[in-house]
Amino acid sequence: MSEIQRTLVMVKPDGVRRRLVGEVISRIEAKGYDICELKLFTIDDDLARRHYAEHTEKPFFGELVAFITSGPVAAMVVEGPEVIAAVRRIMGPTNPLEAPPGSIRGDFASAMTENLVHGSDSPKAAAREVDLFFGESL
Ligand SMILES: Nc1nc2c(ncn2[C@@H]2O[C@H](COP(=O)(O)OP(=O)(O)O)[C@@H](O)[C@H]2O)c(=O)[nH]1
Ligand SMILES: [Mg+2]
Repeated sequence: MSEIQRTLVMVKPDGVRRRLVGEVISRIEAKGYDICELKLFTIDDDLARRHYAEHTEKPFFGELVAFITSGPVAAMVVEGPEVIAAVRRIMGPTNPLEAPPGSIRGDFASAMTENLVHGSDSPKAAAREVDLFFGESL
């Protein structure tokens, strides 16, 4: 039996600016997953730093925080069987130049920072991120 999971998915500011929110949601829904929570809002500096805490020491951290706070994101909780890994496959690898056609990043992105989507990378990260983004509304 596959495990029913929840994961945090986000269309990043570049995806919202390029009007690709519907495209991302369509692909997730078409695969058979449910959108349980959804909100469009601009991430503030504090949330950005907490969300990306594991990357604090990376050379691209400043650029990442500036980018993720640069405009609204569409954040959502997605639910379904083995959804955490499934969303990562639908998104494609972090580097869009290595992402195959048919994946979101492979089809729509060409830069490392502006890679259009976020998806939690493990059950532990999913629980932490769902709570960070939707804790008070769940
Ligand atoms: N400029 C730059 N951005 C990066 C790099 N690695 C990761 N990022 C950005 O930081 C985000 C978080 O990194 P990571 O958790 O490793 O990748 P993800 O889980 O696939 O989103 C990525 O989605 C990119 O937007 C890098 O080497 N250079
Ligand atoms: Mg990650």
